[in-house]
Amino acid sequence: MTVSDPVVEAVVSTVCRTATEIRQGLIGRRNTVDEANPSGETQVEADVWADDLLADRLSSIDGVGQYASEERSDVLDCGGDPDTETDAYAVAVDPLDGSSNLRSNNSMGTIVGVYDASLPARGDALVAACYVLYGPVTTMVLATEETVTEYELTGGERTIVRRDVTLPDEPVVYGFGGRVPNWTDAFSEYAREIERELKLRYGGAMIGDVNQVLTYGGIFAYPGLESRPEGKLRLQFEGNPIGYIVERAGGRSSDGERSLLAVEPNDVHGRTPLFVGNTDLIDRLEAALE
Ligand code: FDP
Repeated sequence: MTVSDPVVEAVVSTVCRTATEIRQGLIGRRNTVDEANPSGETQVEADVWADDLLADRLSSIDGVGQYASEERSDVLDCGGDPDTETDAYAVAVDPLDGSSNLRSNNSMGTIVGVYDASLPARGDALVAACYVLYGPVTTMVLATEETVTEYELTGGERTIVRRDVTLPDEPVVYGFGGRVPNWTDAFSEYAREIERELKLRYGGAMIGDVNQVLTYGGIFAYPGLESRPEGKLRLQFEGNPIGYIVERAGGRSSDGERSLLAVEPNDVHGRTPLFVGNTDLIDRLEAALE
């Protein structure tokens, strides 16, 4: 199934093609490099390499006016202003989400958001978002204005495995990031309730953990911490695209007070507390944090 907007389709098919190469190219690129990314986190060779590959390919698509990534400080201007030109978009990418899992050989992903606005932008300016999950099988979940679809990727091609993806009504799993002593009292109290209702599934890569929520129903959270009230995850590259996908699949996203898609960004690399999952679990979370 191709996406009706030709620029979005070009982005998605380029990501499919590149994801297959990224997966192959992880071999031999698991060591850390001396640089830190703009958020001050350690990079591995694969982070830098995957970013260069995606920047090169995505920025040369006609209609992609900006390319931004978690791994580079500045937004790349590729010609075309998403704010004034109707057929120009900005693409924000987390090339390897959960790359600290490379060392232990656990799952990771690539996240892409296509914004009809220049960056930094609110999540409600997204027109599509997708993620690739490098698990035992390489899959992609793509959300557009119309629907959410899950694909398997082989040889750069995508094959549909689930149409009109929605969160199951009965939630089963939860995964909460951050160290427990660093959680706020209000979040800890909410977590104690959820632990009695759902099954723990935390793998340390947001994409892997969110994919469990989309498959089984439940909640994923990386909350604001006592030592870091803004949390760990980035709004432009992680919060908005994942919020968009989960909301399109019938769930909710939140920064603790409002939909992630309604959060005003202040910086391309800005962070946010992040909560996504079944609607009633996010409603209860917001009530608990009030
Ligand atoms: P990573 O640092 O490995 O890139 O993007 C940040 C992220 O992974 C998320 O994918 C993941 O959910 C989170 O950080 C894991 O953080 P913890 O190590 O604190 O659990």
